[in-house]
Amino acid sequence: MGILNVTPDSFSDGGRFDTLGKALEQVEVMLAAGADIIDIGGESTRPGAADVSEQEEMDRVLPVVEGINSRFDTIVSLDTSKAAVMREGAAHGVGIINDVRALREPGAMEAALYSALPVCLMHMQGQPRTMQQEPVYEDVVSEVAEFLIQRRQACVDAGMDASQILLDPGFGFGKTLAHNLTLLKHLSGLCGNSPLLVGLSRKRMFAQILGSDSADRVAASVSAALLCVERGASIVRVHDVAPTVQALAVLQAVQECQ
Ligand code: 8Y7
Repeated sequence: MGILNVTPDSFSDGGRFDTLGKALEQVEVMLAAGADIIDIGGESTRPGAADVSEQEEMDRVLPVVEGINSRFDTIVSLDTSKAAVMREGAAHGVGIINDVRALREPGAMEAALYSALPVCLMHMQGQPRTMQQEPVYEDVVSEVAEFLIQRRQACVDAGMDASQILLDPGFGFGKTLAHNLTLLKHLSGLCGNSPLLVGLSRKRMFAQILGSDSADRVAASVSAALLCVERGASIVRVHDVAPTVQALAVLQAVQECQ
């Protein structure tokens, strides 16, 4: 899954892809490098980022969703927590709903259900604005798993097909470096047999591991993606599609040999 941020203030691409043409060029590059899914988000979840109105978020993402679907044969994933954005996104050809708030916002569960699309439910402790202030867990692995299993059950109770649900431990969302590492180490079988999506790409945990704020995080991100896929992750959400696809090709070759 290749990441396309269309926020003016996003983490790593600093608003470079804020025009439709640039966004579509970036999509073309990611698809050529082997991405199967493009995740597009119009609300920054960066700690301290400003709230974005429903209209503003739709104005950012819908033209890009339409543009991608008219030019490319791919699956568009929509990173949103807002019910209205989910509904409009579904009407514009979105193929997956990626909700970092796991369908807990008002109307989001109903909107996702109505769309009949697959959904990714992510774990987050707290809210984006404050989540990194002092995250605390007694047992991060069992608490994250319990939350995800509860949210999955809430979706199934609401009428969703369990096969349509992806789960995500939410690396970096209300988690210290130690929490992130423990979750990665114990990713295998985190939530039974639901497919896992993971996002670690260029996250701050790598600056901490590398002991440098200025170091390039690409190789570290690719390594972490590989470790997650080895532990059973089905989808990895990444900025750097080409090196990730190459690393996964090596893993696959090894897995398939005698
Ligand atoms: C994740 C995500 C972000 C993630 C899923 C960033 C939107 C922060 N991270 N969605 N979104 N999982 N499912 O650094 O880890 O990319 S935004």
